[in-house]
Parts: sequence; structure tokens; C-alpha cells
Amino acid sequence: MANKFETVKATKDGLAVRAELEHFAQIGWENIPEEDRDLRLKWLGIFFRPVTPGEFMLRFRIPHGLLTSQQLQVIGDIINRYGDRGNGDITTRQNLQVRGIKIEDIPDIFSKLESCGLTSVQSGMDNVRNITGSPVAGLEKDELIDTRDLVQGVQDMITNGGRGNPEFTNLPRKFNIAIEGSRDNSVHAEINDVAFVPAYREGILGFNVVVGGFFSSRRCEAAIPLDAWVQPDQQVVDLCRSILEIYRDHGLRANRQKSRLMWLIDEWGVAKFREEVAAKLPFPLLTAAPKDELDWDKRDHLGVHPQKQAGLNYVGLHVPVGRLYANDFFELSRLADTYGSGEVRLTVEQNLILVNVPDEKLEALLAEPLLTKFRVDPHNLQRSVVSCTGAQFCKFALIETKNRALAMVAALEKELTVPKPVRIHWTGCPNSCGQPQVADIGLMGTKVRKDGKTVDGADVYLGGKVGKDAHLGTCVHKSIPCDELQPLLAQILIEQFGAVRR
Ligand code: SRM
Ligand code: SF4
Repeated sequence: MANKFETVKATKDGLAVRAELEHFAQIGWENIPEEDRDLRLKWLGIFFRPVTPGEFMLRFRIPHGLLTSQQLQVIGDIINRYGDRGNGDITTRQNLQVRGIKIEDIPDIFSKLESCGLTSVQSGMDNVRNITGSPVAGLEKDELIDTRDLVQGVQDMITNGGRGNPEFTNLPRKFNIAIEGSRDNSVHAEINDVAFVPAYREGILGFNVVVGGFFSSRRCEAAIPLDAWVQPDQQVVDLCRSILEIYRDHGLRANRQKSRLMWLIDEWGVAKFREEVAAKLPFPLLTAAPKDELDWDKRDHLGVHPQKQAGLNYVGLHVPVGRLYANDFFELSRLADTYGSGEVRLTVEQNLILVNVPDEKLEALLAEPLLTKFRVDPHNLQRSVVSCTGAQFCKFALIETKNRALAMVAALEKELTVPKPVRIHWTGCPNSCGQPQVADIGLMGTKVRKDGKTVDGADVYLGGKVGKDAHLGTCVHKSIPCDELQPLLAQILIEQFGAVRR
């Protein structure tokens, strides 16, 4: 028997609600049919939030995390109308979500987004999520492949140039794609359903392909090699199309806990999966190159870095747990125009980068008041903290995360001197949006019994390695009450990360 979500999709395509937006705006959120409101609107990136009913979340697609100052201004304007209720988050997929959104404003918001080249189409539910790439593409002399056009090409194929594409609106489940062009695996290739990583085959630079990586509450897997190599051109787009078609037509749909791509690969075996994918391609699929070129540790891109363009720099700003307010968007837009080329990049660490800043403008940029909030040189724990949305807005959350994450690093920094950055990732439930499995220290929210009461707690993950030779961390301490976490984390930081007590 088909599960509820399959029935919803079969009854009416998610994108169909676009034609009803004006109507929804008129009747108000309480009167929108439940399936449309809670599910189908997510095909347009509009998320009903049971935690803040009537105040929707809007999830954009920001391919490669590339934004313009004009887009920042428009996003700032959108949330500014909601006063204190409006805010935005940089996500762990190099993307942006904004909150406080009223359904009656959606038609106007969508026309403003369109006018500045932004879309939120197909960003939720059973669609392909934001496609990630190196946040410093095109800026570094050691870069292997500038992936910006490829990422945009794949997004355009999937979304029909942002207009929406019913070919890919009924996948068995969500789907993640990453295209890495640098040496440091900035995208976490291993946790995507499909990822392209740079590799030389017989002296020609292209991509090896890995498939099936994913996290879910039931199972977490690193991606495995497809034994395939493609050229850094239309072949990437064609391969994504072929894999998506295979997934759409053959992916498992009965049980949503067993629907991600890896479950199909398990059932078929990777050899058959490869064969089926190759059969759909307009070119012969070559076997993988013997090794990939991911040979650097991952960087966080914070601070000032010279670009390959002489006299220009990129400047990475730390945005605590990715949270931005309207004024931040306006200020960032102004800084990008005043000091750079009007372009801003987002990172999967929920931070941002101003680019093309000339040497002679650096001093004035670094003296800007916004940089006391979004620092270029935060302390070693603060600089690497990542957090999912958590209980403030997410109904799945078992604990509050973002504020707790900031409070915890502040407390630990008071107690300890930490000699190097330690990546601490918080996630509010086993869905793992905050990716605790890739962290040095990962914290996954749970509920714990303590003194006869149910209290907030966390499972502690250790051993995640990112960059070259990436591998997933594992749970080593289960069900620690949150009020007992600080001493445990201090002990881990001292024993495993060289921290010393102040
Ligand atoms: Fe996620 C569902 C937030 C990255 C695995 N995720 C959700 C929902 C939509 C649940 C909901 O409706 O409330 C969350 C929205 C809360 C809110 O109001 O913000 C949510 N996920 C996020 C974000 C915003 C976390 C963040 O603070 O950065 C990230 C948005 C990315 C984006 O821009 O599209 C986000 N989610 C991830 C990642 C990380 C990644 O992609 O690298 C994962 C694990 C990787 C993966 O998917 O394989 C992830 N999210 C999930 C899952 C588990 C998927 C599964 O196969 O079971 C769910 C639940 C689901 O889909 O049923 C989920
Ligand atoms: Fe919500 Fe859980 Fe994802 Fe955090 S990990 S955003 S709590 S679904």
C-alpha cells in the first residue's frame, strides 16, 4: 500500500499549488486545505511551521551559495516587514531560509524574488535540495575546476530554469547533489546522494562520482564510488539527469524510512545501478580515475585571503549559527557594494564571504561595525560551531539548539584555552540536519530521564573527519542530560583536542 506522501503526490503534483497562491493569500492560512498547506506548498519552498502557525518559512535555492547585493537587499526587505518576527538562517546546504512570512504576502514576495533572479522552487519535500559547490570557486589559484556554471546548469535542468519542472517533482524522497572543484572537499561530498569530486583520468581533469550518501533517523551512510568519471561539462548535467530518472522511476517508495537512493543501490547492487544509469546517457560512461584530488584538509574560509586575481581578496565573516536579521542583510549588501564586487558567498558552515575586495579597501572594511558582530577572527570554538534550526521553529526538534550551541561555546571558552578550531555541530533530532556525524564533536538532541523527570539531553558523536579521507563520526556517549554536557565536553576538549584550563 502506498504511504501517505505517495498518495498526496499522486493525487496532485506539488507544483500545482502555484496556480492557487493568489487564492491562498486571500483566504488566509487557516483556510488552506491541510495537504496543500502542510505539504504541497513545500514544493514552492513555503513551509508551514506548526511551532509558529501563520508565520511560514521560505527556503530559497542559492546554487553554489552565490548571492548578489541586490538579492540581499530584496531578502532584507522581505523580512523587514515582519519586524522582530522576521529573520533568516544560512543553512548547512549553503542556502538561505527566511521566517515570519505571511501567506497573504507571498504573491508580492514571489514577484520581488523573480525580479532579482531568486527562486524557492522545489526546495522542500521530495525534491532535489540546494546544490553545493566550493564557496571560493573562481577565486583561488589552486582551484582545479570552477564549478559555478555546472552547479547552475544542474539546477536549471532540475527546475527548468527556476520555473519548476514536473519531471522531477515526484521523487521517492529528498535528494542531495554536490559538485566539488577544489582540493578540500568543502561540500562534504560523502554525505550527498550524488557528488562529483575532481580527478585526473589519463591526464584529463574531470570528476569521479560517488553515490548514495545520506543521513536519516534510521540510517546514515557515506557515499560509495559509482566507478564513473565524467568531463566537467554537459556530461555532469546529463549524469545527474540520468541518476534522477532512475531514482524517480525505480527508487523504493513503500516505506519513507527506506526510500533514499542508497536503499535502491543496496537492492540492485552498485554494478547494476551503474549499468542502468549508463544506459540512459548520450555518451559512454567511463570507469573512475584511479584516485581523486581531494588532498587538503577542509578550511573554514574565515578571515582575509588573497585571491588569484592580483590585488583582490576574499574576506570570510563568521555568522554565529547562521542567524541573520533584516539589518544584517542590508548591511551585508552595502558592504558587498562598497568594498567588493557586490557578490556574497555562503558556506555549508553557515558563514559568509565577501569577495573581490581590493587591498586598499581592506582596512576600512575590517573597521566596519558589522564586523564586530560577524567577526573575521572568532575564537577557536566559536568559529566552528554549526547548528540546525532546533526547537525554536522545527516541530521535529527534541531540544533547542542554536542558542544552546552559542551559550555552550561561550561557557567552554571561558573555562578553557583551545589551541585550534574544533568543529562542534548541534542537531535537534536524529534527522541530522546539523550533520553531527561530520563534526569533531557532534551533539544530537534527545530526551533523557533524570531525577524522575524528562529533560533535554544529547548523544555525543566523535571522530568525524572532513576534507581528504573524510569519514563519519560515531555516537560514543548516549543520553547525556544537557545540564551535564559542559563538563563532559570540557574533558573531551582537554583529552582529545589539547585544550587547557584557564
Ligand atoms: Fe533537514 C527535514 C532543516 C539540512 C536531513 N530539515 C527538515 C525540516 C524541513 C523539517 C521540518 O519540516 O521542520 C527542517 C526545517 C526546519 C526549519 O524550520 O528550519 C530541516 N535541514 C534543515 C536545515 C535548515 C538545517 C540548518 O539549520 O541548516 C538545512 C536546510 C538545507 C537546505 O538549504 O536545503 C537542512 N537536512 C539537512 C541535512 C544536511 C545536508 O544536506 O548536508 C540533512 C542530512 C543529509 C541528508 O539529507 O542526507 C537533513 N532534514 C533531514 C531529514 C532526514 C532525511 C531522511 O532521509 O530521513 C529530514 C526529515 C525528512 O525529510 O523526513 C529533514
Ligand atoms: Fe529540525 Fe531535527 Fe532537522 Fe534540527 S535536525 S532542523 S530539529 S528536523
